[in-house]
Amino acid sequence: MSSNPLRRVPLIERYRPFLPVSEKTPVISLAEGSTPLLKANRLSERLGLNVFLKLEGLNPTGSFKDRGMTIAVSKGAEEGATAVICASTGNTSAAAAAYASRAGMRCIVIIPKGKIAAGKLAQALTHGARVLAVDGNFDQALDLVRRIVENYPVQLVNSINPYRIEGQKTGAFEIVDALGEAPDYLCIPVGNAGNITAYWKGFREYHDAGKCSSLPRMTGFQAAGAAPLVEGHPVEEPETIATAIRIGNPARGDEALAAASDSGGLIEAVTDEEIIGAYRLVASVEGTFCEPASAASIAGLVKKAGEGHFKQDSTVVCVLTGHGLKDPDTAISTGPEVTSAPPDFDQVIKLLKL
Ligand code: AN7
Repeated sequence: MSSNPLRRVPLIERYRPFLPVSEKTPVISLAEGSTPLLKANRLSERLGLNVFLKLEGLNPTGSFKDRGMTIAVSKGAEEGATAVICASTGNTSAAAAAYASRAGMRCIVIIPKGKIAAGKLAQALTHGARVLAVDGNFDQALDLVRRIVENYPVQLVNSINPYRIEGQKTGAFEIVDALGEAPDYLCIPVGNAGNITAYWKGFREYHDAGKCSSLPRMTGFQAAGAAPLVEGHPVEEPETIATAIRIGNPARGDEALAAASDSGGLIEAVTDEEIIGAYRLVASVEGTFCEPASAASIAGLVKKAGEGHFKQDSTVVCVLTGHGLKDPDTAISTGPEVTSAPPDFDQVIKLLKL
């Protein structure tokens, strides 16, 4: 392993003993992981907590999916796969397309028509994926993909693939490595429920390895219009502005509920209004631009803090799962108006009210 600090070491190399890889596994990497854990000074002060933001948007394709995809595609390559497939609300397709191109594999993605943020679609298309948009939601797209892989030799890279979970659990390792201990709470958005499952596995494995002496309470947040784990049954027509988590029947729902209850945590819903409020708050007071789904963790933090849920001065890590640039349309449509101005000094000064 290189000690050059400018070299981002592939996640597989950094956490090799914890991962299902051997010398025979080709390492398909884009130098993922090693994302910053940023202290959110103003949120911390405002809420009376020690809040940290895990900036997963700084992964190579702009979301946490890269952690899972490096393992899923590397293991696929080891097993001789020549094509990968996924259903996606966007970020999985971007990561699958990027890692497949890196591995010299074909990539097929099935997305819900009209419900993918522009940046994610741009990524999948530019990396050369075959993109199919179905007139339906994510859950229907995933059903199609499950049937395709039962009948055709294409590797599934959705988070029902256990290698995805193995990769994504390294987010928990990095948080413990950065803090020197587990946080008291982890706030995380929940869609198909792979990531909360992965983090909980990661914290437990690190605890068993003696790397931390406690475990965080897993605090997951779904969007209110797509909250099957809160309602206790699948949602037929999930709807939310946070398209990444517009999922009505999460594949790992049971594991997510177990993570919440085993850790003494919870899974609750936050409204679109709360999500957009949190999205703008974290961007305006912490300089951190995440996508709307990611802001569900901040919305949940603010809501639960308001209810007095967290013990004073607790350490809370919010996972910001994807970069704000993924979804420029939502940023612009929910943002303030742009003021037009003539190219005239006096009028510009007047408009700026300086
Ligand atoms: C930014 O890309 O499901 O609970 O197909 O993109 O592990 O599903 C994305 C999910 C949170 C939820 N934040 O994670 C997909 C997809 C962002 C996301 C989630 C997603 P899971």
